[in-house]
Amino acid sequence: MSMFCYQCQETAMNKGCTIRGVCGKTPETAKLQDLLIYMAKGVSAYCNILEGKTELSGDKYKWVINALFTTITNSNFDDEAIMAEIRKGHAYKKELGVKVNELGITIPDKYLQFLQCTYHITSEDDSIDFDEKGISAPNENNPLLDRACNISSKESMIEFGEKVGVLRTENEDIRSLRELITYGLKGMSAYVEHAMNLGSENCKIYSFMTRALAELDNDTLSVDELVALTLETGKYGVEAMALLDGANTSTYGNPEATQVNIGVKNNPGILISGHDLKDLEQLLEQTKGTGVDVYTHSEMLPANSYPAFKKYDNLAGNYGGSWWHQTKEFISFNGPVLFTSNCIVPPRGQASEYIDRIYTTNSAGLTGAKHILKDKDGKKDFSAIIEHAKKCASPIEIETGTVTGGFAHNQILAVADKVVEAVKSGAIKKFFVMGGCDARMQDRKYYTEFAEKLPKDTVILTAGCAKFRYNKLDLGDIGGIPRVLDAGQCNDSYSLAVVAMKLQEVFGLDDINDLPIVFNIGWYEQKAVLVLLALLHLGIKNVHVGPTLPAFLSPNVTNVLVEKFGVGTISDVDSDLAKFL
Ligand code: SF4
Ligand code: SF3
Repeated sequence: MSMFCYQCQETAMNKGCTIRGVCGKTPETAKLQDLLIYMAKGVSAYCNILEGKTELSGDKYKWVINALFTTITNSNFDDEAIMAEIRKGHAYKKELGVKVNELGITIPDKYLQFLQCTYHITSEDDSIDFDEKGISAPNENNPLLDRACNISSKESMIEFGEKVGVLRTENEDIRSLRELITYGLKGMSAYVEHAMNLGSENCKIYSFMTRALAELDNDTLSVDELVALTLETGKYGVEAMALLDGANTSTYGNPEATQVNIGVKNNPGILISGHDLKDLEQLLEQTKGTGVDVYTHSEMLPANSYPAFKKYDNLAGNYGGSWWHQTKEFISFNGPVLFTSNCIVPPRGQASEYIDRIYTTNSAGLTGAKHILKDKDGKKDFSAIIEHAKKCASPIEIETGTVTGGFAHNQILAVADKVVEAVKSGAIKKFFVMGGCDARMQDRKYYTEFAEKLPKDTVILTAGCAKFRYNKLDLGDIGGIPRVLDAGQCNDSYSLAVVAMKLQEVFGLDDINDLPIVFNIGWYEQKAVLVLLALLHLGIKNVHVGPTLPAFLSPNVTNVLVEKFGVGTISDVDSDLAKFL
């Protein structure tokens, strides 16, 4: 086995990628990412020990958040960038370790594993006296304490990464819960980082994230304690999504119902992908009056519905479908593409021709692409992309018309009276929450067919890139209410929960599960894992997750989710429709 990763829905054979990632991740990248997560656990353990005992600068927490985000599926394929983050984490561990010693703090046993290791691999002094430092001496039985583990070269990092990956935890139920929490935290990192880029922070969430991460290699934690930590991850997931929702809407206004152009204009264009609205704002500002248009791609589509972005004439609309179509669509787009987060597909074959047109920023990275950093005030200079675009042909039109967006909580609640009336009169019989992710496997056709076959008295509530499976179908409306209400990006799933809670209140129901709402969610990467945990925290039962249940759920953990929360998966469209209706 040259690697092991099972964090996304496309993992090989729904078991695990062991030779190379289906996503394109090489074994080297996979091991470097494992090491980066390990470093994040170590920095987190130190943050935890020192919290309340000394002033901790925010950069440590931010580094942890960025490390998690870097390892989300399809975020970063650039080994050099990952190694740079490992080195940074390593330096933080060293700095925090020295602080712990200075303050004479005894390291709790549960963290010894990380922290012994830090000393062991960072000490330039072979005669270091671990006892004197209040740390037990390295233990021969612990492979992590191998003196050869160091970060001086890529090879040594990879060698170390191999020892700290997922399979290090032998018990499959413990491993399953640890990874479920890890992936939830990865999802959370994305949401808090986007909020942070807009100046919205919540130290309670950061504290939780480092506490949870540091507990993940604590062998004394019982299964019940890990289950409790899993649910707590969902609780903070709701807070993280609320934080980002507040950041987005207070900065750019509440999304409003909008017809988004999916055709093209005559100017050269820049395509912006990913989820970061601050980057879009800066790009729109800098392209104003340059003769270059900006198009959104995949998860950036919902940006077209924010009042602040609608004001820009140079925002031309959305180009293409969900992320996995990019290897074709970037060729016909002709201009440069900026990734502000996942999902990147490493270009191969004919698609390699556009690698020099790819730019990344934030935690996104791809070998061969140019990376744009922010300055100390958070400003980014996109002039290189704009100059690049000017030399490119305008995009080739691949479709025409519009798609409807902008139905986040504020817009839905603005038509709440109409919706309630339609439910009371029987014009709307059921809501189907079909948010989440899209991906390339054939079995995802299920979601298109499911949307098509839903009776005309049902409404789809969606968020995330899952919508591209059905948002261009003509599904009509019910008394002026579109049958597909798109709340926005995956993080805007929060909007759908807000709407559900509002409907519960309006209908005077004690239990949210008595609402006529079915949850049939498509998942792919770790943000969707956090959305699931958030829904469980909100007490929402019978969530269906497809097209398959996560490979990282062991049979016992799956049983807990089935018995306690009624979590299930999908079968075929007709049987599921019969069941749900
Ligand atoms: Fe495989 Fe998904 Fe991991 Fe990529 S992210 S290596 S496809 S499990
Ligand atoms: Fe999509 Fe990657 Fe999940 Fe944000 S962009 S929902 S998959």
